[in-house]
Amino acid sequence: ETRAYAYTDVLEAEHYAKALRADIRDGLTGVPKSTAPTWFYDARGSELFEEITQLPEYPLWRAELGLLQLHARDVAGRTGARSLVELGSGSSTKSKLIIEALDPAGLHYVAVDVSADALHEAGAQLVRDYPGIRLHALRADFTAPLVLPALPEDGPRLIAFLGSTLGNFRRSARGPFLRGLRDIMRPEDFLLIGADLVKTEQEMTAAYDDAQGVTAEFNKNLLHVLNRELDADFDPDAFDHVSVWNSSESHIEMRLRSRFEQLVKIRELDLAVRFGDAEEWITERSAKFTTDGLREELTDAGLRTQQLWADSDAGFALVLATA
Ligand code: AVJ
Repeated sequence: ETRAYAYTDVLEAEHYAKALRADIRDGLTGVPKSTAPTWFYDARGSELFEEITQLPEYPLWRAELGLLQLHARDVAGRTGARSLVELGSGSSTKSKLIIEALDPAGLHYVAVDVSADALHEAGAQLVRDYPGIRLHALRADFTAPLVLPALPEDGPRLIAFLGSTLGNFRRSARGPFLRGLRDIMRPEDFLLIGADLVKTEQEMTAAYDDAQGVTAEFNKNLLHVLNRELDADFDPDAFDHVSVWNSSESHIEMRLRSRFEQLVKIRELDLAVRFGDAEEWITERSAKFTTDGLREELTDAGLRTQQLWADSDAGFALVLATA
């Protein structure tokens, strides 16, 4: 197979399967039950997430797109970046705005994702759209220390971490994660972070519990993934979708609430998990930030905020920082 771009895979073949097994075993034997949001995104889950981005209750995705449309040129001007490293690149939709502002001719674009399929799909499209781009697809797990491929003459780098994915880390994990990024940044490099901001409780809970039930289906898709990947026997009808605001941790929790007491077999793990009547399992945490809080977290991680752009109703912020 020939590719018009470099592909580096630093993950072992069994990375996904092992990480899934470890997280589900730990998460469903702990108290409270709590698992990583990573497992939502099989083909169906990714499709449902795309639907979520179009929901009236979920302004996050569109707010970030709007901010990038307004400020990508400014980001390009301030950074002078000749390489763009995107963490969790997925479909690379928003990256295109930054790529075009930076000028794709000769630009190094390092797409980092755990999904080989997402990398190949987005990669094939990018090299078609931008013939002069130098694309490096890196299959890696950015929650582990990141080693970037050696890039000759790559100029100032812009590391982009968009979509408020930072909010999937808990507060205690964000510090080490941000410090890890600072450690691989050189003085001329920049970090661009997209972060969803605190709103009214009603707006925030509705964003994770839409009227059409798309988010409920997204949440329950986890059960289908576990049934298929781990030979489990979850009945999606035996759980209710729940969206709650946890003010002390400043995050939304998506949960699955057991409708009655039940025992679920997860054969691949040789595990039977008991759920009590109305017991709630946390399936995702999605932190919401204040602009001051965000600046402070960056400062604590040794990063310097150079610019912060928020949309007109301050629902979302983009922050540009240096090491
Ligand atoms: C992709 C992590 C930003 O937390 O808002 C959307 C995922 N979960 N609806 C988020 C999600 C439920 C999303 N992130």
